[in-house]
Amino acid sequence: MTIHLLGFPTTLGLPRNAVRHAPEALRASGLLAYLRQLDSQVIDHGDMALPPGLQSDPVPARIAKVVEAARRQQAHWQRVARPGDLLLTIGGDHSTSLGTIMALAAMGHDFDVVWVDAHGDFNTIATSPSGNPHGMVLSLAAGLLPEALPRIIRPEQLRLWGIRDLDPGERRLLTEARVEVLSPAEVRARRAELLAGLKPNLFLSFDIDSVDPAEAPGTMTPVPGGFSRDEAVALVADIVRGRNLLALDVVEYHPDRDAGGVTERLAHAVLRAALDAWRCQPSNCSGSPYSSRSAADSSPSACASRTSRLYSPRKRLRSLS
Ligand SMILES: [Mn+2]
Repeated sequence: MTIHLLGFPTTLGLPRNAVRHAPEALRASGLLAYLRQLDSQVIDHGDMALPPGLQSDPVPARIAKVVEAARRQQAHWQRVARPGDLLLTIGGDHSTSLGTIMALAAMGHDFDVVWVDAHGDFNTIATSPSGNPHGMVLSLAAGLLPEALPRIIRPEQLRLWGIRDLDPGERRLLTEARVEVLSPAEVRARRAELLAGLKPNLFLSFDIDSVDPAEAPGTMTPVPGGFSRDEAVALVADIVRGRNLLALDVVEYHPDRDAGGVTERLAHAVLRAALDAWRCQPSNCSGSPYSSRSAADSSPSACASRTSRLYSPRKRLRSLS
């Protein structure tokens, strides 16, 4: 039961350089210290070396670079992951998440992708007003851009929660593919039913812009009307609790736009909520009465004793290829 931490400082999906510093900023601000005190083995794989995103590239070339980076991430996960491990990636724009979807599919998992986001990320070259590939990640995975990537997942594996900013053509594609697309209000109203309907195996991809900009200003593409911070953290805990979390991403954190660290603290709270719920699965945390825990109860000490701490010194692999 090892946690594999990978920084994926990609700007290939949206060429703004500040997001390159997000993994470094989150590591420096206490993420590693938190992971080190868990009673799970943690391996820090460093940051993957990635080329910068270039707005001057034609859109197909930008997409090709995203897919190439995703293939390298996929290969890395397939080399290191063992059954029961958790693949934790810190982005990067949302193109961070493509390689993990590819890896989980290649490993043969039957899984849902819970995409907590303000955006659908289901554009194609034809429907995208900006041409930014971070808005095409799920359409790539679902096979809507077959010249760039064959289909990796089925539309019914996708659970898009928190969505409130869709381009017109993107909305049509999501409707045609019958993808589950829910606004924050719809998630609130149907929460218990939605949670009950999730597959046991999950990939949770958390986009910082799912939270309202009032409480998460440090992101690339803020959209009003999002989840509150507390709501998002509790939702993440509920998504993970009692299920088999295969992989977790936190993406689109933009340190330069943060206001006094409020977004950084949100990112940490999301990671802690997910990891605490993950650690309290019966298979990861014997003897813990996880089923009696409340959504608010997510302190690191709420789960197991820490007598079997197995932290291994992080391996710095700055130029993973
Ligand atoms: Mn996104």
